Amino acid sequence: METSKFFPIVETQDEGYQKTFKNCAELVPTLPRSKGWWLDELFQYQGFWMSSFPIRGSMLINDHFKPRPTDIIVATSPKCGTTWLRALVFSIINRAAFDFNDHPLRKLNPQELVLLFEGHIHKDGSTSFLDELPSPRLLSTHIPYSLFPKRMTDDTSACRFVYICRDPKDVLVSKWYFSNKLRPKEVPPLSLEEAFDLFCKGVSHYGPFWDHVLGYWKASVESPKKVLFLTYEDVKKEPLGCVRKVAEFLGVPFSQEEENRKTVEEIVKLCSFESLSNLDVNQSVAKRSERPVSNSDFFRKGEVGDWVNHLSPEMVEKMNQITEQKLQGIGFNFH
Ligand code: PAP
Repeated sequence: METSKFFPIVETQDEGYQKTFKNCAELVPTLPRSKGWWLDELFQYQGFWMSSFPIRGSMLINDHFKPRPTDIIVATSPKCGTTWLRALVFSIINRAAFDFNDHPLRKLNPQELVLLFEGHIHKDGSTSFLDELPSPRLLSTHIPYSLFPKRMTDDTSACRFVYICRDPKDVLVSKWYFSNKLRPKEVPPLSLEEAFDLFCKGVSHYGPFWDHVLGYWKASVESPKKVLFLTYEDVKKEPLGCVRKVAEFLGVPFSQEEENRKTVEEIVKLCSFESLSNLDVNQSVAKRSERPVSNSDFFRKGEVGDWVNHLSPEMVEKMNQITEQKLQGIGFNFH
């Protein structure tokens, strides 16, 4: 049994896991640390600020995960549209298996349907949970690209990543609202100014945000068959085109018959903010001990550009400057 003060306890008989747990428990207290956005602490691990839980997840993936060529990893920096992308990719790859009127997304939140890789690799204290999932395995992650093992990122046939990012100004606003939902009642709310400072310094979950984007962008340029790079703004603007692009990338393009039956339109409609956020399952405010957020917390406004209602002109200028500087010359920007 593992009892580090930094981690939830996981029962495990697996010696390999025990070794990784021990290494992680010894490493985390030595890392640079900062206060988090709710009551957690963030640690700087391999250039990224993460809480202890995903650091352990990342170490377990590196030490124990056995990728399959059919694995699909939906990757995002937090608040960039994970919930939406999970729903879209799940619907695309399972479109032959389900009727849209009686679809698993109508009963389960996308976060329950497509599990967080770094969260669930601890699940049973062994690899058995992931090993037993049928192919194609669909998992989601916030882990930066550079933290995955080379056997997943170098080998072009090992697995595929679908990445979505979003204008950092909208990410900050979304994250600020979400963080205040997670903060215990007895703790004063996080001010937008504090959140802005932390975010700009790169001290946000799996941040710096821009380094996260850069890692996946470069990988998508170097290995376009392995990493597909999307933006929240593009999916909002051209949802049908983006869904077709994802299906092609995953090797399951829509047939003429599916086009005639309007399958792409059905997927876009089912996964839209309006449709998902109005389902009973996603209006639920119930929280569980292992996940201190409710399904409804993953749906707020679902719009592009809500930052105009929150950020001062000075904040906008500073954030745009950081973005220009960090993404300079790479062939991608958020406008
Ligand atoms: P996570 O990082 O905590 O997993 P994630 O789903 O990435 O959350 O981001 C939540 C954002 O996506 C919210 O944005 P907002 O705060 O600006 O509103 C949420 O509203 C938005 N969102 C959730 N589902 C959808 C959807 N189906 N279409 C568009 N946006 C969505």
